[in-house]
Amino acid sequence: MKVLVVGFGQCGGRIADEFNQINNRAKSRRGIEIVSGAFAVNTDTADLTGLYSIKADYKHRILIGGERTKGHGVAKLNELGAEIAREDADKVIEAIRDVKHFYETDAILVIASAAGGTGSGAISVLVQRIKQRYIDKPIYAIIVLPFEHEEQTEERTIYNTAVCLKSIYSVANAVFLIDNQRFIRKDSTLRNNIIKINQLIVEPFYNLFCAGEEKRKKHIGTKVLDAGDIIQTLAGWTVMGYGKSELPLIKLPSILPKNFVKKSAETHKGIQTMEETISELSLRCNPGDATKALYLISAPTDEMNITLIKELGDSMKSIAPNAIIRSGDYPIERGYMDVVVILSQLREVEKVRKYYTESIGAAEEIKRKTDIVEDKVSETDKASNDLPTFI
Ligand SMILES: Nc1nc2c(ncn2[C@@H]2O[C@H](COP(=O)(O)OP(=O)(O)OP(=O)(O)O)[C@@H](O)[C@H]2O)c(=O)[nH]1
Ligand SMILES: [Mg+2]
Repeated sequence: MKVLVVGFGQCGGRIADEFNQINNRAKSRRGIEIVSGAFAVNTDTADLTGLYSIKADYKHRILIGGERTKGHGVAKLNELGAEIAREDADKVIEAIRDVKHFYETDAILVIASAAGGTGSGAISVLVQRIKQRYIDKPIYAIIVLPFEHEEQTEERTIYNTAVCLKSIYSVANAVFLIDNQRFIRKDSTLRNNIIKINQLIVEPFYNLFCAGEEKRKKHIGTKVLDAGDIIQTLAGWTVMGYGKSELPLIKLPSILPKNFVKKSAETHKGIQTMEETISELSLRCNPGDATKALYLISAPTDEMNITLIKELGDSMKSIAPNAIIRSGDYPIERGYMDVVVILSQLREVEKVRKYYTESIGAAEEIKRKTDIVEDKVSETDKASNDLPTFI
């Protein structure tokens, strides 16, 4: 599957940058392309400058609202982010129009954090505009949810997140939910290592997108999972799971014929990886609520066998009994095995519902505080009514 990637705000831009890097890896190691174009859109010049791999010109690192923010961001005011996106939407539409192989693009992938200002406000406005322009391309959003400590300490976090989720859900074909907190629960040193978190967010897409683009004969799976399968699976609220097991780089030749014990050891490793995948979903949810799902196992050919693939299918069926399940296998180079799972069209997502209910109070509180500030300012002004002024 080949995607066009657009990241909004700091978080979205950095993750789009990471997608550009896995595309470089796919090109150099596998001779295939999985990203047809990568862009970062921001109101903040410094954030755009800090990226690594997205082309460093104004057509790929797109500054919006430059005059209004002087290139310094919107400081968490997502309504301002949305307004600027409306005004400067053409810059993004034009950049997409100039992508060389746009016709080969299967889908558009947009990314932002929900709690900030620029990305959170701009993403849905621009998705709506892109959709009007490119009717036949599905648009999938990756939305990064805030850390727990941000929910507790920063007032606008819950409110921004709720408004962003409601808006993007109404315009995107599917919304991948990625909970930042999930990554530090796994490894607390990651709190200070946002780049590493971004790599972990993007890694599952590498084999998922490569599998259907693969051209080297011995790397084509028995059951290829291609863009069609992914597009058929993605709808509405979506979560992902990913598990990876390291494998020896060199396989020692065995004197004995492959026996049952050996086969069952491989199967066991596969099932273990699958279990890890399900226990490490990008957001905690009930897999039973998924109505569509897919899984892809990628491993060196001799590490995959029919029993393993069958067992993975059975285990997936028991985890997501209400879902239509698609699947594939992808024979890759030596060194590791990984399993990607997508659970889509979830009928219920507790965390999203929680943002919605909690933000109702937050919206009132934000309005109350803004009103107090405005009242105070006008009272102070009133006190100067009888004075002359030089201006
Ligand atoms: N995973 C991840 N989360 C990030 C990253 N950068 C920021 N965040 C999270 O995103 C939220 C803040 O949003 P930003 O993307 O920084 O905000 P922005 O869209 O640039 O908007 P403003 O700076 O307010 O104009 C917080 O919840 C951060 O924890 C990143 O590179 N990776
Ligand atoms: Mg910013």
